[in-house]
Amino acid sequence: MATTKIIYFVVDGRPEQAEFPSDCPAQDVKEVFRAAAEAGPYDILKLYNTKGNMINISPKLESNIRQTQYKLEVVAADCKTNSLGSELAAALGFDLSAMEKRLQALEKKILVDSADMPSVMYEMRNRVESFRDKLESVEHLSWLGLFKELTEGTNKPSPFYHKRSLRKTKEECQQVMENYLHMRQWEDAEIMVLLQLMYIDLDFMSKFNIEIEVLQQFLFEVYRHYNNIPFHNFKHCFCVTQMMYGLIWLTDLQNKMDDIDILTMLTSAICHDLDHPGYNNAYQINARTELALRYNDISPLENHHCSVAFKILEKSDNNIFRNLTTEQFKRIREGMIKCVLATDMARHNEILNQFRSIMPVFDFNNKKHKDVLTMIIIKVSDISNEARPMDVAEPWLDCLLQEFFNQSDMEKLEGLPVSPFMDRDKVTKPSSQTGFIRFVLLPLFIELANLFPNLEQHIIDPVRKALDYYTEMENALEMEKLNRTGSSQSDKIGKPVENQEESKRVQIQLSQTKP
Ligand code: BYE
Ligand code: ZN
Repeated sequence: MATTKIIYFVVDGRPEQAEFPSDCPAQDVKEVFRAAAEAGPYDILKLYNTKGNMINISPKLESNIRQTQYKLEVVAADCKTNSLGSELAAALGFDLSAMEKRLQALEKKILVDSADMPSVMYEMRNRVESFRDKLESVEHLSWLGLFKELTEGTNKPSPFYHKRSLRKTKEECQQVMENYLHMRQWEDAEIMVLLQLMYIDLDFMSKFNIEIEVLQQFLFEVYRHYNNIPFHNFKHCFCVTQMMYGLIWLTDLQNKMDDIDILTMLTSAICHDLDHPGYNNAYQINARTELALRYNDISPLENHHCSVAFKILEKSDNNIFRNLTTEQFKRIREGMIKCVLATDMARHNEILNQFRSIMPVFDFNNKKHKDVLTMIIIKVSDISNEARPMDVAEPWLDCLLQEFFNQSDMEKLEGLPVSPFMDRDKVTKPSSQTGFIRFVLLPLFIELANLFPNLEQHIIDPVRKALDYYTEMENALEMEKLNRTGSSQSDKIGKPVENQEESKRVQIQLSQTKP
């Protein structure tokens, strides 16, 4: 059965996407890319993957996502290399290729110029007009001979006096609307500003005497220490921190816990995956990496993330806690270590069961209770992608699977044990995710919503929708498989969605990351 493929790529710095059915003729696929590159019929197209390797433009092209977009390059056709060009060159007595190149350069320049002109022009015109308005309206500059009394000529000021400079033009508005509707990705620097805003908004700057330059330096070091890997990157750090920030407000946590504990939680979220190498604890342990040796196989990654955090804070210029007392710093350090180590999914059941046991008597005055709650909140934030809108959540799942598949490929190469849930030959997106949502996400989220009932609409409802979505995708995949193998469908239709086997598998998968 033909499926529709969407291929993301960038050409000339522009993000583009191509859509075609998987059974599309190869020539048609090439034409789509040729059109996107605005390339002529003799131009050569080169497509590169994220590793910089050249790949074939064909219907077999592997689907990707924006984060793993391909790069398309056009090599101008050399007229001498095609027969038409050389014949013409011989007939005309001069080399066409130089002219062709010049023509292409001109074409490009016209395109670029016509695209850039309006915004540059608007800006210039607006500046000139606002300057003229200033000159015309400032009385003490009337000696310039430009001053106009608002009431000049009439008895009343014209309501349209400012029309020229204040009204937005149609084109200007259209451009903004375009940017607004097709929101581009946030840039890393903008994400850093958003993280900074969270500290300001939660009043940490004044409460803990944090200097803005120190916070900026700290956030920059954090940014530097997240690696360019598919999932555990700086954007994941932001997502987790933003979810934590949202939960702090939704649960009115500032009125239930000390400020210093909330500062600890937010900072833990920011630091929780620092310097993640893209290979999980099971790999670290099986491959006997430096990290596994250093931490004796006990949550090597999480220990490392936390250690890197405190390395960053060692330098006074980065130390957002530098104006706190020794006692306060000790409390934050203890809290951050607890929080970051709690993100090891091998401890999932241990921590969830701890929370379940205190839930019936939960007391915000009990330090042990609060400690478990903070661990639950960082865990929820860490794996909360599915609580986000579908069009945000699904690409994150693709990134996670890509990171997992990279690991299993490496494990196969190195002859190490391969986790079944990371094996590209064994898992499908919907099958792994339905199990994960049913047996990991929902039970955890429901437990937190028991303490804060108003969270249900924010974290449970969207996750239930995601479960429906992936269940449907799973059924569709199953049907497709049956159609392909030609076996009877009747015994599979209406197959119950609850599945004990699946439950066991997910539990096993999770415990395999245990040291
Ligand atoms: C987890 C552990 C480590 C890293 F394969 C990431 F089905 C995760 F098990 N997260 N974080 C979010 C997730 C999600 N794991 C899964 N789904 C998520 O939405 C399930 C996995 C794809 C797999 Cl738990
Ligand atoms: Zn994480």
